[in-house]
Amino acid sequence: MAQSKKITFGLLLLLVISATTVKAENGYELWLRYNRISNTSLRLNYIRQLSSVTLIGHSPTLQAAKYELIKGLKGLTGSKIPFFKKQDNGSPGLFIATAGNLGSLKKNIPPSQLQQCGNEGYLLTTTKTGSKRIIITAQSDIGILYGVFHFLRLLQTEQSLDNLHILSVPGLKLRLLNHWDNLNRTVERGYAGFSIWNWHTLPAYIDQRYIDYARANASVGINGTVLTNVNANATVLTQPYLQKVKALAGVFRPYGIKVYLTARFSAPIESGGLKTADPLNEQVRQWWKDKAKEIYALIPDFGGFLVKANSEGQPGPQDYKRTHSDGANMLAEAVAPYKGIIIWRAFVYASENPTDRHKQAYDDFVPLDGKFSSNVMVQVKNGAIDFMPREPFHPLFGAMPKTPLMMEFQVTQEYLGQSTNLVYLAPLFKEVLDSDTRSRGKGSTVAKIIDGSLDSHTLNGMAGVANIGNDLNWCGHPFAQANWFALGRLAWNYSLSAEQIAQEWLQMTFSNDKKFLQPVLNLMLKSRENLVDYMNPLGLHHIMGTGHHYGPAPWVNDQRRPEWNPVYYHKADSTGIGFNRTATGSNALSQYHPEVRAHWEQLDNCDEKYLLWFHHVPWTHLMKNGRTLWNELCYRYYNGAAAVQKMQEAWKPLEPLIDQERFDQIRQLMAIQYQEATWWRDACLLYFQQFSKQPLPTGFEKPEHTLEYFKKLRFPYAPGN
Ligand code: BDP
Repeated sequence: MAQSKKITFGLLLLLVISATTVKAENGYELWLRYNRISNTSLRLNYIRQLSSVTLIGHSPTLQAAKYELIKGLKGLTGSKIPFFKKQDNGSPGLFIATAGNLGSLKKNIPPSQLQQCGNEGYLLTTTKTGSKRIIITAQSDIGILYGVFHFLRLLQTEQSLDNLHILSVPGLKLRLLNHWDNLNRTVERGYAGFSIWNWHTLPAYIDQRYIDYARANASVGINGTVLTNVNANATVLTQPYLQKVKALAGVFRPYGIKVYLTARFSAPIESGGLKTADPLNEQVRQWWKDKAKEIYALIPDFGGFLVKANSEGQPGPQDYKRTHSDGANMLAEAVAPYKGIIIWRAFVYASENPTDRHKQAYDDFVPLDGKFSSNVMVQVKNGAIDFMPREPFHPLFGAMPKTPLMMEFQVTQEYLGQSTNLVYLAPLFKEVLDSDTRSRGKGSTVAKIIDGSLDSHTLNGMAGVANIGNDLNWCGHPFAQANWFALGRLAWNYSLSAEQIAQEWLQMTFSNDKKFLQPVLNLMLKSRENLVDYMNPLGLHHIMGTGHHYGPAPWVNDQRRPEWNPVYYHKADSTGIGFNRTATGSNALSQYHPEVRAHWEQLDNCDEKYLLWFHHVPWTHLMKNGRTLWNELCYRYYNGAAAVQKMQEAWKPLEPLIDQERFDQIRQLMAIQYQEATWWRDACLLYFQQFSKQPLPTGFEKPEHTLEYFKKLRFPYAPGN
């Protein structure tokens, strides 16, 4: 008797413990956790509505959809829902089939909507008559897989399944990740460990991570991956490596993901034994044609090549006095028979153009508009300098109407706090996409340039430099996962708001509890603006440490090329600070449409976000709020750092609401972020103070260290370099 009492008590205790503690999590599942829905009545309602699942067809893509549904529904509902494969057996529940396999259920769906689904879109709908069914349909298997992920997202975010009617079609055709991964598994600008591609054990060993990577990408609609660094290595184009690439392509194919490689322009010399890589040389052209044939024989749906040429020491057509279009078109010809494409990067700058790095890509590429073959896209970074915390949109957007331009964002936070700062990037992405280039009148947004709609291009797309590595949680900082998620969601639908995306991600990744969501959503949405304040306020840029780009170093002036030195960008002196890009300076402003220029041209009404980007401004200049420039700079730096402290305070009370593991990780990272924010603040202000010769405004605490102390800091093993 006593024994059984003890047992009952033990069981009870176990039940209480399991009901009150949140399961430990390491972040590996990303936003596909499928944890049991905590709202019991909602969960029971879902179970009722999903009394069975019928999925017609068994292609590898549909198998992937089925796998995801089994895993997802079991996890979310806690109930094992029966699956059927047969054409309509009349059971209520979820029915999944492509348009051709809908049978009698087809009458529930207007044909025009099925048409609109196109190659990748899908429709989620509830039947109006007969037994209530939820239908997921599409014209293609991949559309079904995307629809299934959307459906699971509805459950993960606790949405009602009543009267669904969702038609979703991607806004962009190419939605790519660019990995800057080297064959030795280091990752250029990677802050989350080593490359997830284990080239050594490929092709024989397929790591589960490859499959989970594909699931995560498909869940947000990413449909292509460039496996290798833009600073390319020709070895990946050799047969043994192509076999490895083929194995990865095989894993990704069911998930709708094509593989691409970076092409080293000098590969015909390095791996083909030719004497030249001149794009107009017949042997060189033949070498690339043969290479394309070899690749497509192994990987029939190979996406194509991404190329960085004549930039930062990379070889390219200009080595042979040829143009970027000569180089791109040669490669385009090689992949054209297989419907491959060439993505040619516009990230070029050369010391021959001494006035302003800002102008160089535009100067090189605008004259080539109309000269690229039809299967070439030019990939343009969001801004003219280099993925800074804030840049005006790149002047090439809107300036090359005859060429499809692809957007390149940086998801890895090279210049935005790397893996120690919580910075949600969707507001940055949106700011650029929503910018109005005015190139074809009001409303010619960057988004409409890159989706091809303004200039009737059928090729269009967006790429993000990946932030993925083999860290347990993939991205280093748990919140960096949100940036991968946001890139995919925006590439699918750029009209989503940063807030909607953050909310979805938080619900899927952490919790549906409003007590958690509201404060965390708030801190995510402010995080990028805060970082701009403590790193690069008012249009400052490129003042980070040399090489590793970690931390502030506005004093650096000893680099070989002028545009590698921070002093080149801030130009602080006794009269003021900032880069004069108006007509009295480099006149980079002339590259923008006159109506855009008008917002930035005059010192007195320049949008203050970009003040020091476009003007050299006297220290005593009065800002719109009445402060002097110097005081405003101080205010921004201090405010930015203080905002990190507020973030820490907001995080503290959330401990009971999520798992201990991730709570602690984030708490520790926020403490580092605060140290780094104050480091930026103090180092930059002490340095600029030498020129402004003015004190900190009253009430601001004094820096703890001297400028000399900051200048001496060294980070020989900072990651990603
Ligand atoms: C810079 C990075 C460098 C990249 C380069 C690029 O520091 O590592 O190779 O961009 O985009 O921002 O090619």
